[in-house]
Amino acid sequence: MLLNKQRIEERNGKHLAAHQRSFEYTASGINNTASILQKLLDFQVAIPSWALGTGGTRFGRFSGAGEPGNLEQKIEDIGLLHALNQSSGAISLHIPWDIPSDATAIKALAAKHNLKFDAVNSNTFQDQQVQTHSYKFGSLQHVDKAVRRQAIDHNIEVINQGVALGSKSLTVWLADGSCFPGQLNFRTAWQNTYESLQEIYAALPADWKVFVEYKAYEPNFYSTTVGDWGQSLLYTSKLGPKAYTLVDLGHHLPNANIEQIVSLLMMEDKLAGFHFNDSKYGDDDLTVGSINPYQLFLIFNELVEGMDAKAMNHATDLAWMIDASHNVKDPLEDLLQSIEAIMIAYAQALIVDTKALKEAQAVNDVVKAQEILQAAYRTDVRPLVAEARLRAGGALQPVQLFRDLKVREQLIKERGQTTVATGL
Ligand SMILES: [Mn+2]
Repeated sequence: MLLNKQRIEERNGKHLAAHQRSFEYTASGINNTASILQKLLDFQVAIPSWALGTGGTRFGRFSGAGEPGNLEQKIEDIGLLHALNQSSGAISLHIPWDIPSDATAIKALAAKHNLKFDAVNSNTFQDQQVQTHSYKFGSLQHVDKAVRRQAIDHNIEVINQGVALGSKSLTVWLADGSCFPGQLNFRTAWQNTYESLQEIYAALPADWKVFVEYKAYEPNFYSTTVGDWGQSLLYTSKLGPKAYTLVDLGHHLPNANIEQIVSLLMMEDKLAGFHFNDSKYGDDDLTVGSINPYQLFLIFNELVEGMDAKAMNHATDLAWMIDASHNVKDPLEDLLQSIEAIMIAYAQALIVDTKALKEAQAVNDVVKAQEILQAAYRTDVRPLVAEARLRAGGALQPVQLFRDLKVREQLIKERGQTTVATGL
């Protein structure tokens, strides 16, 4: 289904007067409103093709209704999100769950919804029916060269799929590691992985990047071969200038200072970008900003400060993507909430008084520094984010409009009660 702009405008009309009052109030306390609104308008977050269906855990999955049953329907779902918030203008494909049978037709469909193709993601963490060798004991690290060959070839195939769609980057996340002491020779595993990544790197087109994503644990519980940012940075530094380290917020050990990691990766020009989510315990893949919005703000504060220091384009120089799983909420409502949380944290970071903060830091005024950061964090920037959406033709209240227009009910009518999305 397509949401037409007129219906969105009609609904916005009901909330317009109240919105304008709160927008004027918020804007009156901010110096550079016009430039902030433009940055919010430009900022787009990619939606992964695996996030449109209900997720699950190893204990089970409780599927929703009207889930997208194929890639075309997934693109349609992201088109709906983008029509509502004008900030979800990209899709990140997972191969082989979402291999386009006709790349040209899929590109045309995405263009109809104003969507671009972001990073393509390879999968060597599970076995597919058609493959010869198993990844049970790893892929790029595997002790058997034939398994490594198969995993390398798969990644090169994913690059080729991405080229056909207009993607410019490959994300590699490896489940490789070990479950028990003694299972693996760490140095051999590292070397095998590095040599495999070198072959994948060599297959990258000139204008492509490879993102090496790290994760502390799970599915392996004793060691992970790309387990933290240091290990990823070691690979990406040795690989060369087209290799970058990807930060997934849920892939750290508890209490890791992610904002500091981000800052240092940017300092070394090695930050690829983000997989946004939130967590209480581990890789929980919860809605962005649902557990620790202050951490998200602090991360965006480092991002904005670092990108500005390096004269980077906020919208295009890093890769912004959600990587979450929706076990109990409607996936589309959940994604709308995640995008909203990202835009709020970004807007809060944009209003930080950077000059005053630098002055406070220079004289070790710790109290003042905290006051400055928390003044931004405690500012209600939702009217700014809503105003940017309004100017782009989106909805003032995306979740409410999704419900008012009975979007899910329509999708159930079109697709049925029992469709199950491919992927996780
Ligand atoms: Mn991820």
